[in-house]
Amino acid sequence: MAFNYDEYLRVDKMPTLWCWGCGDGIILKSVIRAIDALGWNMDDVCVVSGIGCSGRFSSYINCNTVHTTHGRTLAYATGIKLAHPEKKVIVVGGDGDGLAIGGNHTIHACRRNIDINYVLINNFIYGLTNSQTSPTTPKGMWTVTAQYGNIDPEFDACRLADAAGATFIARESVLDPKKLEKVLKEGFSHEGFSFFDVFSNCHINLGRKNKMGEAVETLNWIESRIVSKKKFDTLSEEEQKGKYPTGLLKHDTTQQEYCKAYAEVIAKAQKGGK
Ligand SMILES: Cc1ncc(C[n+]2csc(CCOP(=O)(O)OP(=O)(O)O)c2C)c(N)n1
Repeated sequence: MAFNYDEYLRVDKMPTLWCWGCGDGIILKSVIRAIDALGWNMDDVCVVSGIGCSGRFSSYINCNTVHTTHGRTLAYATGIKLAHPEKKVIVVGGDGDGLAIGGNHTIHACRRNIDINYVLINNFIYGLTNSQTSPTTPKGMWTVTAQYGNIDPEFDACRLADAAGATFIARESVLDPKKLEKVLKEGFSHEGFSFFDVFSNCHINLGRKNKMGEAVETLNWIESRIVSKKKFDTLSEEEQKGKYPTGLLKHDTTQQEYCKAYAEVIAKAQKGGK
């Protein structure tokens, strides 16, 4: 039987504002299927999103939602999670939101290992505002702020999350929604900070402006950049250049979760600091 998304969506808000063929819808559906598979009650779920096309996520999913300021999703989400450690918190934002204006917040949320699930929708461009360079825009690409080709080196968000201390890290793309659903399920079940770098297609504001004629060409371009972690590990350093490993990249269950550490501080303070 076909999956019924309607009970998880604000159907009165349909159709979405996303361009036809945008990967954001695939990610929304994958998140919903992961939540459904885990049997979570939507009253216990809070989705926090930033500003951008990806920020519309919180308008469409039918649970507790906060559509926050650009780059500040994790600050809001941290407050929500600390006040309600029993709730499930999912943050969704773009590469601009989480790696440019909100980069500092991303680093420190990873470092704290708070039990938040962070879905970074990485479409390699500022989509909503029409094609400004983002920290993941590849070199040479045309953007409205780099009209002779981008010269900034691109960021590997998963390596950043790893260095900052995230305890669950995975990368998938909209090319394989089943794999995406699987890692989301695993990460959502992880107690600690779960970071998902999800490659998505902005065939309008990245693809079309870089002479990729059809949406499928932008998808093919994404496909040319990814390789499973298993295969990636067999490649030489030279062959690994420009490729991004997909799948589960890190799962460390040895670190203390932040809300638990915070509860210990509260208990200690209540006993007069002893
Ligand atoms: C403080 C602040 N600065 C800038 C903006 C303008 N702005 C809105 S969305 C956005 C970037 C969106 O790109 P990204 O985060 O990658 O999300 P996408 O639209 O690609 O999903 C910017 C710069 C804003 N809303 N607030």
